[in-house]
Amino acid sequence: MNFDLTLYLVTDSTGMEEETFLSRVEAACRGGVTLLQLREKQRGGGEYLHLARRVKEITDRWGIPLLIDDRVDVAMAADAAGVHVGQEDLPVEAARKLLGPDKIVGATAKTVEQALRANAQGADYLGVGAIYPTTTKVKTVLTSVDTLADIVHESGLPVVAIGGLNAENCDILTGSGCSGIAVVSAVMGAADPEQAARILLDKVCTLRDQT
Ligand code: TZP
Ligand code: MG
Repeated sequence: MNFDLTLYLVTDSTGMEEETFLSRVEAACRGGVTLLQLREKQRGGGEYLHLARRVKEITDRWGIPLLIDDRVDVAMAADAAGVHVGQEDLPVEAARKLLGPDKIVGATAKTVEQALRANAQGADYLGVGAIYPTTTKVKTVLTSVDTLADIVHESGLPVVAIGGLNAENCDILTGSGCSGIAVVSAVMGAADPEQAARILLDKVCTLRDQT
């Protein structure tokens, strides 16, 4: 399946009413999000699936592929475009086997070794970070832009940078070869998610054009 990593929104519904969350997701889509990952760490399968179906109604309208964080079963039940798996989730190989060749399987990689393994197992793209410290609910260590560039060049896979990125600091990625940026708070936590997405999209397109 085709996908575009330019502006990858990873959602966080923590502390939001469902309708508020969905309206922020829709606003972000309107602003130019190119790929969307539903990331729900606290919900059980039933609630996760319910939200996935509701978000998919929105992403389908905008023609944006929906990925599910961690849970291959939820992705299958919701007929999402694919999954994103971390080092502690199902291995890429298993996710690929369950989902088949046509779905998107993304993987987190913090080292060249992890990147090469994910590639060998059939990943479609890599998420690399955290580039900056982040306050979003996540257990992660920092990955340097140099390591990110090594991962881009050695894995041959498209790479999206993640972690503490916003329109003011994403210039650091210029010349790294990344295909786009993934953000949570820069869009989900913005006063105006549509405007935030629009500004970020423009920023990423500009920095990717510079070598
Ligand atoms: N993986 C590495 S950092 C991160 C994830 C899921 C969270 C990024 O969130 P934010 O708010 O864009 O820093
Ligand atoms: Mg995970």
